[in-house]
Amino acid sequence: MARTLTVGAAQLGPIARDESRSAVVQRLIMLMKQAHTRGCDLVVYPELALTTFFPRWYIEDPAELEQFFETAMPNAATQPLFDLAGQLGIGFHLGYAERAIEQGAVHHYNTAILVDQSGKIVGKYRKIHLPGHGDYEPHRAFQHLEKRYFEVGDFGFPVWRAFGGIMGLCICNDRRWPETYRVMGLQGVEMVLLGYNTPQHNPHDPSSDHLNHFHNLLSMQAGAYQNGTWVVGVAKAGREEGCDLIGDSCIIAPSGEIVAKAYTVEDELIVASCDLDAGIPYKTTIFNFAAHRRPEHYQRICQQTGIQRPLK
Ligand code: CDV
Repeated sequence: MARTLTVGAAQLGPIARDESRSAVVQRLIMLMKQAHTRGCDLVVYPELALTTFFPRWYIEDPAELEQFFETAMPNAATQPLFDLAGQLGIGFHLGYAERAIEQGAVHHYNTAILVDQSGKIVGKYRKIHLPGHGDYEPHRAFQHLEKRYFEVGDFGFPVWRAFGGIMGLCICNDRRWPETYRVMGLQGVEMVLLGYNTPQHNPHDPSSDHLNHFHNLLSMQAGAYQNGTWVVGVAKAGREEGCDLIGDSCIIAPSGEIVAKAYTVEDELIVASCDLDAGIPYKTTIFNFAAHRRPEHYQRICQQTGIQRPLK
């Protein structure tokens, strides 16, 4: 019997700096209701989906900065989303800024959770590939201070048995790194969920601004194909506090083909019914890792070329 998972990618338009959490959660709820009407089992929201993309500002006041972080999940503002998920029997993926206290120390992460159809958190991932810079760069039109505000995630890239399949999470810049998909691919991942906030303009390399949409899709389509997995990529899009963010939210099959794609830069739901077995032909033939992958030879190439830190 086919293992079909109907997924909604819930792209968000811009979130204003002064937009309240409860106003944002109302937008998420509207999208979840639409997703339910369209038969979704799972709805995927973007990276840092509860606030504006605050790493674009150099915020010196610690109290002001902390306002962008969630100290618990669920909390008073997000509880209605969890309640609705349980009532409708629909799961969700949510990205948010996490403030955690662990072994008596405060930590800050760029985090995503996977919530099942009963409203219970079943998976949590903390972003590993943090882009941008750690120090204030006054010459830039806008900052990208993820390296200042977040620590590198400490969970690796686990996968979870949920929604009748093997699910993996990553966040935004992670999608550009082949290792992200391959670590999950080696664990048999069948669907990767990810959210992103990607500016149209890259102050470090404006020469590639016109390729932003291409590179976004290229990374996710390659990750899907090379690991025989579905990839659901969901943007926060549009002009947010004067900064243009790309849209292009999409659902990508294990063939690497896009089966659904957003056409606006606003709140928009796209839906696809995904056969979780669609990755099997890839996993058992061209990308049969056990038969064809040669990690011992990657190691030898490092030795031959004198690379000091061998590939693993
Ligand atoms: N939020 C991100 O991780 N954004 C990066 C940008 C800065 C390049 C991205 O990879 O889309």
